[in-house]
Amino acid sequence: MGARPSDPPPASTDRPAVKLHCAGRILDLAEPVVMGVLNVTPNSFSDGGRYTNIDAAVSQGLAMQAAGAAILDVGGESTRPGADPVPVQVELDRVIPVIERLRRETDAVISIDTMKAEVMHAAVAAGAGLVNDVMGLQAEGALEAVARTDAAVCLMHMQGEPRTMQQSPQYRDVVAEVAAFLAVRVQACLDVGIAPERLCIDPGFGFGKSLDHNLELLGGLPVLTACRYPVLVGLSRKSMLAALLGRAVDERLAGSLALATAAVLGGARIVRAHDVRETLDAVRVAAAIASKLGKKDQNA
Ligand code: 9MG
Repeated sequence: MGARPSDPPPASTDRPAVKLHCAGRILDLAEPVVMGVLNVTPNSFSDGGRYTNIDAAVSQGLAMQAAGAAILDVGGESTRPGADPVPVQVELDRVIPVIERLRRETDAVISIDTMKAEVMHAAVAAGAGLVNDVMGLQAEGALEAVARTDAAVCLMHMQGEPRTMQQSPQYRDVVAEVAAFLAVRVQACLDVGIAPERLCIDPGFGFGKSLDHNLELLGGLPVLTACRYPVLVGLSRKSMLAALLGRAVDERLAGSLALATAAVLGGARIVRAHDVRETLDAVRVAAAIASKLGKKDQNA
């Protein structure tokens, strides 16, 4: 039976899955991991022309892996609030050469950050093992494109679309509505034959959410992390830190680490971040604390 919009993601008495099957690679999530952000959009690499964009992106990806990233998330279309879409061929030209090179030069899981079915298909053929879709595979052909592969998929919640999503986000109960949406998208994946071991979910911090919505979601994270699907969070440098701290984007590291710590204490297994080494330190400390909190709850 398909999930109804009011159902939470299918819960289970099992512990949350600690492995994610990524096209032949198995990502062990017994300890939470960091996904490094690798944007391949114009202006991402303003290096004065010393490298081409591809060389610079590959170097940055390798540096992030050396800093401890288990996943490299390659994106060729901005999903920032207000961002305009780019044509499919432009996105392919940006990301495919980078994925091919990274596949040859690293054993990290490569993720493709895209909303487009054509890009998902080509990226997995080029070596990506995870499809990171901020639209939760709602675009035409996206479910089928992933179903034809053996890649993992991250299903994210977004209210609206990047161009307009921050204009006036509204919820009655943000945690329940996000959980219900993710349950529907999980069921849609299972219905087309995507195995549960290939799925992770993401509440989509900052995607059609006010500061209050984001904070409620962070506090309500255990509702999602109690389900069998690993939870990915992206909080790094997000504008909620501008609202909370009044900091410019390049001054948000401390705030980002605080949010990453809170997310891991809430049960998140994958933390998407720009500052890999610092985030991994915070994640490790939070995971050590969480292991003691879990034991205390069990003893109570
Ligand atoms: C691409 N992208 C930007 N922010 C993100 C977030 O919070 N989660 C995921 N899965 N992807 C994101």
